[in-house]
Amino acid sequence: MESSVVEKPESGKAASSFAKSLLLGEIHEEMVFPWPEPDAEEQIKVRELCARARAIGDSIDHRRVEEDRWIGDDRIRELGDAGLCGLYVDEKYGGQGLSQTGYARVFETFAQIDGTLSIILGVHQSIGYKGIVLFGTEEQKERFLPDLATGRKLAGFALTEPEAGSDAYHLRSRAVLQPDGSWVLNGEKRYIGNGSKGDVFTAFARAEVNGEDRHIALILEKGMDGFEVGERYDTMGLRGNDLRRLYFNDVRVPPENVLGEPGDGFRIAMSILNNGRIGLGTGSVGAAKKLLDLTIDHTKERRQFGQSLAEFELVQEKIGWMVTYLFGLESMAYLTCGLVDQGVEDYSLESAICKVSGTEFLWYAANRALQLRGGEGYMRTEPYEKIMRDIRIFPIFEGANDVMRAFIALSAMKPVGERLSGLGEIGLNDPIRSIGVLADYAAGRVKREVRPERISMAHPELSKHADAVGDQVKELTGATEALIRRHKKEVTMRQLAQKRLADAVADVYAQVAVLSRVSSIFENDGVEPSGQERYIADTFCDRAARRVRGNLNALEHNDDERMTAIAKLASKRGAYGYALFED
Ligand code: MYA
Repeated sequence: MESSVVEKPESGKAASSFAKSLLLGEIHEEMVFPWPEPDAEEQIKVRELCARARAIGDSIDHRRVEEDRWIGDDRIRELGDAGLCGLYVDEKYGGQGLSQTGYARVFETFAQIDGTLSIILGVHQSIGYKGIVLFGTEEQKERFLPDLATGRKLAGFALTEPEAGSDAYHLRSRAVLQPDGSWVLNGEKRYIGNGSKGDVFTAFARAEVNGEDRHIALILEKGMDGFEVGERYDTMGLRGNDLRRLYFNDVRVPPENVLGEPGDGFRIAMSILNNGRIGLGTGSVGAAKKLLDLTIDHTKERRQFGQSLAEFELVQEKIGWMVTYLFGLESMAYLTCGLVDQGVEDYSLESAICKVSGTEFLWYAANRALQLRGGEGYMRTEPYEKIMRDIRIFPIFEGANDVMRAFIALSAMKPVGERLSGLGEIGLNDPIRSIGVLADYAAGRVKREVRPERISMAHPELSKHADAVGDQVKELTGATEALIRRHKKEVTMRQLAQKRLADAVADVYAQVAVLSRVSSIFENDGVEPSGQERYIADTFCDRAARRVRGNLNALEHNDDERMTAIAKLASKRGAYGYALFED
């Protein structure tokens, strides 16, 4: 991936990705400190857009949308007229020109309002036409963006196929270059949001490019010959999302509808998803805020055993957990937006971390909110059942969380593996290079041993946590090296280790985000008046540090072999097999 590189001032070292550097034992704190304060002028616009979103949201009967299975074309127009369909699109194409941070803040509001609304607008902007903005030519932008940004047209994203879900690389759809420069596309897609409502789709297919089997990104338009919209899925939640199959039968796509360079399709798909995955992080922030508000209201009001629920310790523990983790997730998600806004191109790991942490936190938060609502919460008159149905897909789509954890661990390990494989090449055939590799490696290692990287830009009042993060990074590096040495290439198959490593990286990143944010709060508002934030930072960082230690420890001490053996036996038997009573 091409990346803009951010210089580390004193040492001159540079990093293309903050999170990837952590496993190398490097903390590029200049990328994440000071906290990226939102632009004051943009905030005025963001507030106005959020208010418009809320006004429209309040006027929609979201249960009715489920019954109708669509929000209504007139609503899309209304959202478009309110500027809500082209949030980050440049003003010259009719958009609002928001930064990633501004976009995320408005998107958070959509998620606070309703799941289906967020998905329709998320499919449209987060992934549907994002490719045109990121990779489109000026001509393509002029041709498509004005209609898309104003809601006159809707967009969709067509990557997933029956045989290519998580394994997105192995698409079967194929585009074949024609003598006139156009491409003829054949294939099938499934689970495509805005399916029959979309006018413009970013679609991906295999294509032979310069004799190699590669991928191509194509802009498909409704009405192209051979482009058929298939049957609609009957989904558990997000029932207003028009989720469809798409069929491509000899669709002729003109050269002016090729997005980026032919052959770059997979990179384009991943770049779009890297950006889209942040949306699931910030969307989870919005939805969790709504659940928290519902929970606070109910637990204050409802009295049992002579006192309000809010006065019980086990209730406080759940609410405290929601507030603390929400603060952590929000910090992480907006820090990642800040990376995008400062021009860091490789935020793939950070966005995957936001996606995984956000969607899982939201699920547990919804479960706890429902639990605290008690029996009433189980009734369809309450919002919980719809929320739970709507959000259950989040850990699955835009990269299933298990796959994202593997991606986080393996792409963070890659640079470490490259350094170690340099060492592995020490041989008689290239002694001079070998000495160089060894010297570099040994110097790096000795330096990390003697003077591990530290966070120096956090507020002094937070130094305990900042130092702890430094220690965790050192341990993370040691654990990664040990894993790679032990498993070598086989590490790609060691998913349990990957999961622990990915979770540890996520927890380190989350602590850094909280420290950056609270440092800025201390600096702006003073330490004394910011006692609540200190409480949250202490709680969040202590707990995250414990999880990091637990995960790294479990790399060595675990019952993985037994657990996987139990699963293999069950698979072989084809059933539980330990029936207490025979059928
Ligand atoms: S859209 C469909 C979602 N589908 C996926 O996300 C697919 C998941 N799969 C993958 O991401 C990839 O296939 C994985 C790796 C990760 C498994 N950034 O050899 P490889 C590079 C940059 O590892 P694979 C949907 O669900 C990699 O470095 N580069 O290949 C709609 C390598 O490059 P090089 C990346 O094992 C949902 C090359 O690619 C990335 O096949 C609607 C090959 O990699 C990356 N991330 O791939 C959402 N990954 O060769 C609506 C890989 O140079 C949103 N590479 O080393 C609305 C939100 C609403 C919120 C509301 C809240 C309430």
